[in-house]
Amino acid sequence: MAGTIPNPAPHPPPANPPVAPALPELIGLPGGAVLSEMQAQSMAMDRPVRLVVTAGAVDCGKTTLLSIVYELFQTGPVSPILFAGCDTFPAFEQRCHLSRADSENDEAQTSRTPYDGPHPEYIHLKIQDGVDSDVHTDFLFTDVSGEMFEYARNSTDECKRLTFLLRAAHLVVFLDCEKAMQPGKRWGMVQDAKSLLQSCLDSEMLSPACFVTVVWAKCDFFEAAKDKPAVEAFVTGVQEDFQTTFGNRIPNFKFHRCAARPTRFPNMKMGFGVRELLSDWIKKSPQGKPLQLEPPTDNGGTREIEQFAKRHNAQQVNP
Ligand SMILES: Nc1nc2c(ncn2[C@@H]2O[C@H](COP(=O)(O)OP(=O)(O)OP(=O)(O)O)[C@@H](O)[C@H]2O)c(=O)[nH]1
Ligand SMILES: [Mg+2]
Repeated sequence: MAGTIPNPAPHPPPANPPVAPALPELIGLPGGAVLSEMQAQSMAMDRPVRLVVTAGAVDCGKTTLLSIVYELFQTGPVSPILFAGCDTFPAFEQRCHLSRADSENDEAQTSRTPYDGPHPEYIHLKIQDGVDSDVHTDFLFTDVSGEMFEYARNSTDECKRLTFLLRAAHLVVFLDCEKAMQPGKRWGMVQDAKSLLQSCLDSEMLSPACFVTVVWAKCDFFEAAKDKPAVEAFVTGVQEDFQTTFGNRIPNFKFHRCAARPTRFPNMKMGFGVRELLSDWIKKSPQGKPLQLEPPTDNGGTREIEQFAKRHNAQQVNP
């Protein structure tokens, strides 16, 4: 009939209809609280993680430094480093709370980390280095009370109980600039930090591959000091002492200054020096060290590889 459109032939059903992937009944989401030793180890079995241990006396600024790492990402990338995830959001938020307006505190604060025996708590951050979008690094940070390190520095047996030290990619040892400005406390503070490092080495809890950074924390106290030359002389003396004592035993050893929350010298920005630490943690990994591929210089062998090494080395000497 004119003007009518014939019904289109129905499509035959596809031979192999796509099968929807089976969805799990429950999706496991991280609870967000700090991770226990077991949870941290289970994460490390699941994917490569990089452990950063912050160590130092009570009140030296360990927790504040970690909370500021998290705070720096609140406004965007820590150029060029990008935030890529976190399994412990509430744990970070809890640590930042007393520094937020919501806490109705007059002054930004960090609550003390409770001591509960040698059981570390871990917080997690996933970070992308801003260079390769496919490369993400899962960081675990220990957040433990300074009391734990007091026991460890006084006894190698106690230090051996801090088994997480063996897995540390980075160890950050804190020197408290607030105490450094108090003549009655400064040498005790330095000695405590030295004893801690000594105890870690003597108890063989520190891998030679671990990157050790001695941090002058709360360095806004130095910036606010009236006698800057005296401060610099003190810093130089302490660093030389550390270098002489530990330089030979710790292959990757350096010093750094930071002021996570520089209330004493507000001209410094929040997180002063923290970016550099973060960048170090990302770039330097014991696993990521370049392989030593050069054949040994001196060998008396007759195998082809050893003969090759001799020819290769001779060429280097007489190109
Ligand atoms: N002026 C100044 N104060 C800081 C800085 N970083 C931390 N603080 C203050 O130092 C105090 C101790 O900081 P915490 O981060 O709690 O120290 P901690 O090492 O974690 O202490 P424990 O958990 O007790 O071992 C808090 O009152 C912080 O606000 C800083 O860069 N400058
Ligand atoms: Mg703390």
